[in-house]
Amino acid sequence: MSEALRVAMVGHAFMGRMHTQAWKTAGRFFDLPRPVECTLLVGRDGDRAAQGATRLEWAESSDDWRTAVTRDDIDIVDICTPGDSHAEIAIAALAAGKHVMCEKPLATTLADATRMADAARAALEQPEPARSMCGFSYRLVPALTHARDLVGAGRLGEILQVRGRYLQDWLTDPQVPWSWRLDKDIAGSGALGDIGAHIIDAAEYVTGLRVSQVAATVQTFVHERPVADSASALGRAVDGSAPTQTRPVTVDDAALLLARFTDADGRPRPTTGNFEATRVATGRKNGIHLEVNGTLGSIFFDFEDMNTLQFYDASVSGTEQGFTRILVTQPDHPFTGHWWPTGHGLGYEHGFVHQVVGFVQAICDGTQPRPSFDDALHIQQVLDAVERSAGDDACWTPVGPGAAAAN
Ligand code: SOE
Repeated sequence: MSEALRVAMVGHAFMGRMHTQAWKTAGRFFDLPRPVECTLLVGRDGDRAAQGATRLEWAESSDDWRTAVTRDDIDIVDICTPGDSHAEIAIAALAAGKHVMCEKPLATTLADATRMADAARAALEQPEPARSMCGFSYRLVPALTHARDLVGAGRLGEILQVRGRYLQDWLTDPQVPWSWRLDKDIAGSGALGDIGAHIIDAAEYVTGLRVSQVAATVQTFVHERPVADSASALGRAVDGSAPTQTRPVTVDDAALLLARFTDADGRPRPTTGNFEATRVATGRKNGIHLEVNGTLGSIFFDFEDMNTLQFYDASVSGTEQGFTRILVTQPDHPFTGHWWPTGHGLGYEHGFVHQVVGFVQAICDGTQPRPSFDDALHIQQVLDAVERSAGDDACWTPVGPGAAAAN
């Protein structure tokens, strides 16, 4: 058995728990070229990091991410922190020769994302190249990889339209307390970067196209929220009084955009796209909807029915045409042969396991894990373009007699 890859994970909240699940599970279901060890868990609060290490079964804990970067017995740094710390940690870790996995979006600003991608390219030139990838894990849901394979095999023909939505509703209630995802300095943007980045990446991954131009708008519906310690989860203090403190929301609740595309070589394509990311779509819990329409067929995916893919094959006879509901659990579908018998299904965590598998395989093969920091930089460029477009009201045309009156 070759020497283990020792992992240090920075951040141990929702994403830290999910990544732990992936690091612990990957070797149980996939033949990894080298085993992985959960060596060091890092959290800002030393006591809570120690509790997290015990609960999540990490060998050690620290309250300083620099420990992960300086220790010789750490091979991989896995960044599961809010976006405002991604650049500092990733750039230092890469310079120290550590392989880096970083949660999405890559950074809170285009400038930081550019610095990170530059550092990732420089790290490949080191005597021992350090590899890096960004955590757009939804690509690795079997149904979306299968959709990509169908497009790649020409089963949809020429891609005409792309329709992507990422719909959540956890912020519909104005009494939901403030959290870091609502602060521009910490998160970079709201629904746009948090979940819009996912659906844009998934659409580009499935179609092989790249967003090249956008026309966009963003909307914030709730401009301040109660501070959690002054309000219960329902936004009322334990004595029923209104929250004593609030904090401003400085990001979008929803982002909507039209997109134009190029192919992977930068050649403009006639394909049209529209995307939406929202955290106030009441009733939608994690509704990731991707529809791709081509000259020969279409696919439709809904994460809330994540083990299926709808496929419309326009080449079959008219009497047989209709969207087929493919159950993406056959052993020859992507990844599924490593898991359960057909029909048993996978869940949210399995995309993260596939992410770890791809990262470890790339590190051991000496290849570039995908999505790379350059892939993630492109997504950051799209986010930046959306915010610039949304900041320019020129994209709106008033409806009314104005135009007629002017003639
Ligand atoms: C937002 O609520 C969120 O937690 C995203 O930050 C994750 O990336 C996504 O996988 C689930 O929803």
